[in-house]
Amino acid sequence: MSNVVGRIREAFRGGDQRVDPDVLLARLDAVRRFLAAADGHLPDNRLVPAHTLVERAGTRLALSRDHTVVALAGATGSGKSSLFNALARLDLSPVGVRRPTTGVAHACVWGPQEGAGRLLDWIGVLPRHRFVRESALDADDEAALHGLVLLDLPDFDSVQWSHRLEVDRLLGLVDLVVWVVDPQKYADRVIHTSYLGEFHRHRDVTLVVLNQADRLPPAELPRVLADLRRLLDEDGLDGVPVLATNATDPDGIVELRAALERTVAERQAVLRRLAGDVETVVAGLDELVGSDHPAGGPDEATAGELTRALAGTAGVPAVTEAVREAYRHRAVASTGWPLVRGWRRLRPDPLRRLHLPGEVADPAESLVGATSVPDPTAAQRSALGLAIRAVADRAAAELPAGWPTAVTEAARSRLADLPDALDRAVAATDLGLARRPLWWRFVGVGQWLVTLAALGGLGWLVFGYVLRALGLPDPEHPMVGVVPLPTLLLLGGLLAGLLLSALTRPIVRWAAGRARRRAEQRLTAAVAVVGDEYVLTPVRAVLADYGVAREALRDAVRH
Ligand SMILES: Nc1nc2c(ncn2[C@@H]2O[C@H](COP(=O)(O)OP(=O)(O)OP(=O)(O)O)[C@@H](O)[C@H]2O)c(=O)[nH]1
Ligand SMILES: [Mg+2]
Repeated sequence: MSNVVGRIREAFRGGDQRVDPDVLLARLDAVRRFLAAADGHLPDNRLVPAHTLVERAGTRLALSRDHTVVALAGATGSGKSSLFNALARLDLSPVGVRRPTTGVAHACVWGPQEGAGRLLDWIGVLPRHRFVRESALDADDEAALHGLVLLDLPDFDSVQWSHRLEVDRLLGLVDLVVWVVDPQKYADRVIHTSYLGEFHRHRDVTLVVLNQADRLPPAELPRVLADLRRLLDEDGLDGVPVLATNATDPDGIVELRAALERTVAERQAVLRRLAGDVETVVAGLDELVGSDHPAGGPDEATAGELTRALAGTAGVPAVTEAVREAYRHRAVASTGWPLVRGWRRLRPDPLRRLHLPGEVADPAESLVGATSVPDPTAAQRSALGLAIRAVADRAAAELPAGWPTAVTEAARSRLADLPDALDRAVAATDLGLARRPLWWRFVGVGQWLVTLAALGGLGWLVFGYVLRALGLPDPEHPMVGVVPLPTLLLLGGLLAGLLLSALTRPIVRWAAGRARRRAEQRLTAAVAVVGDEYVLTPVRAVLADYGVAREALRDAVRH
């Protein structure tokens, strides 16, 4: 007997590899963090297995760590129910000749019921199919199996579709699976491809029994077992224990019983099962995270392109051109020849036409909110679309499948709000025209002085002319050289006015250009802030989530 247990211990590859509950919980938490970061970015169907795992593991661990749920699974007629009854030493699950016999799962609980009821509620075994293996008579005999919840499943290769669904559901919930095969069907493809092969990450909680071994000539048994072992190795289940059983003879299940006793005593199956689940889920998610560090975000050149495109959409060129014109308009109105100034003031201010707050004549107008900056042209719109696309493409260049779409969506997520935000940003920008430069005043005063001189000279000359016309003595005009003073004042004033205007014009043109560039810088900066908030920030958020998801998945892999 000790020899048997020794062989089983040997056979359980993972027997000595204990799963630390804290490590498992940390790995589950890592999967949870992955989901929190990836949710909303990746297609839901890719995340379903991880969600299922987190939910299932949480419930399973909360329900009962004292019980080990073992399922007998296999093809119809392999002898699952017979083994179930043999292990329970009672006829609990009907064994029949008509196939398939077992349609719904039956359960037998060894030991105290506490916790097992809720566990079976969760697993979904109907109360009328639950049995208890606890009696005063044989309590000691069965003590070694205390904590075992054995399930007899329907056949997984069933002609009844509902049986298959039920088996698939239950296989996702149990802690350990005993695959029951028989000498006739042990090599069936469906068993290996659809089921056993799928469990290669659950080797530590997988056991294979060749039942009905008594139906083989004794000499044949080792050959069949070797063949079964070869097939299991091909399934990726190398190292999984393979036992021969005979459900019709109590001695024929000794090894199986010993294996189950050991499993129950270790209380590791539930942890190993969930560790295998984490492994499977993480492997499925592997292609959704890359090995490289995620890029920090769109590079400066791309961000610059975006700002330029946004500036075009926001009408920055139109506003800056209006700033230049307005500067010239206002400068001329302040520094021009006084007569020209009045005429200048009659013309509309180029900036007021844009209805920018602070630039409108009537403050009530600014309450309307929207400016009259021209709407973007189709070309500007498409340039913006391309720039946003470029931001997304460059940011997502190194990201693995699924994420580039998320980045593109993030980049476009606030597209509808952009026009208003840009308009507000343009409206709120100080264009630098509020204060009149000091030199305008000096020149303005100078223009007035020379004009007054010219008018004084003119008045003086007119006065002399009137005196002469009335026959009154014309007073002597003081002379400056050969030119009388009034004439000098008139001509000199006019000439000085013209000269001042001529000298001022290039300065105004240069200063208007400077005002335009200053306004352009300020508007570009304001537009860049909008681009950052409405396009780059959402993109960076996805990249940050990607980084978190990637780290979380790495933590979930770590042992
Ligand atoms: N000789 C022999 N017959 C067995 C053994 N195990 C089961 N049988 C017989 O095989 C037939 C099928 O057994 P079941 O236990 O009903 O098989 P099952 O796997 O539960 O079948 P389904 O419920 O239809 O999935 C019955 O007639 C059993 O008596 C065994 O180890 N040796
Ligand atoms: Mg059955």
